[in-house]
Amino acid sequence: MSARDTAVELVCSRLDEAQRSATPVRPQEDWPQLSLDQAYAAQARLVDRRLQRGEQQVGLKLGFTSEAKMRQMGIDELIIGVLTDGMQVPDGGRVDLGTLVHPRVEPEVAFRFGRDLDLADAALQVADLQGALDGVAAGIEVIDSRYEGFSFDLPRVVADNTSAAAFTTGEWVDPDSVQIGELAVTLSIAGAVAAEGSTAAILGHPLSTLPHLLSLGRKLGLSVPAGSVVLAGAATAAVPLLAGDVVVRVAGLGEAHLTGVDGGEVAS
Ligand code: OOG
Ligand code: MG
Repeated sequence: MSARDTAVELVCSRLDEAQRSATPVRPQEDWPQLSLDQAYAAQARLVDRRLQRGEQQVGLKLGFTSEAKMRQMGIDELIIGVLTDGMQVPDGGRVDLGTLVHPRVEPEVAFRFGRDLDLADAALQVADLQGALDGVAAGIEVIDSRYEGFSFDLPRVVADNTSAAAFTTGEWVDPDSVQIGELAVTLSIAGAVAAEGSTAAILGHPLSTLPHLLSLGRKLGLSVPAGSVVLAGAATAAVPLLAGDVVVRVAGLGEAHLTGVDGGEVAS
């Protein structure tokens, strides 16, 4: 193994262990500096480990597609990560806080694609992605950085599969029946509004994420099998997830729900 490969494998192992034990890593001490390409290689290996343990890929997620998110985390480059069924929570389902380090929630617009799309296929166009879109929905993403203090730079968050931890989606709506360019977004926790924004905060329009999905997916050789979900990225800053009900409402599109529960409550 080259030194480069060893660094990628080390980062992957430590992030995998951190996620599985809900114990953050302290990258300020002895952490290999990865290039962005190496970070995506580490992410791919991390996802591979999950797939080898029996999880299935169910979609992709984009990150840092809004000013609010970029400002909150101090990163101004769009990123992509992978969603598995191990992260998928049914609408209204529970998220066990005991399995997470320091989870946050954020409102998402979710896309569902109805046809297999091989993003590596050079002939594939943004219009093909748009044509394959068969559902849009309000969503909630739970992010949980495996780095202490929820603090990272671009390669670190990429290697950490873009902090992906859990997500849920509300009822799917026919994309031809709704204009999603400028809808009010509200994130409520325990009945109180915790963040507010507009779908326009997502690159001006959530559909403007599709060219980025294609270019990043092409570069990384990702595929979007029929039925895949893609999260377009949060329109607002993320807020801590505590025990209690979380609701994301996208006016004119729908709602998504989940409940944060303390570990003991899930076991009982
Ligand atoms: C990285 C994930 C960013 C989004 O919607 O922008 C993201 C993070 O903030 O930890 O999911
Ligand atoms: Mg997100």
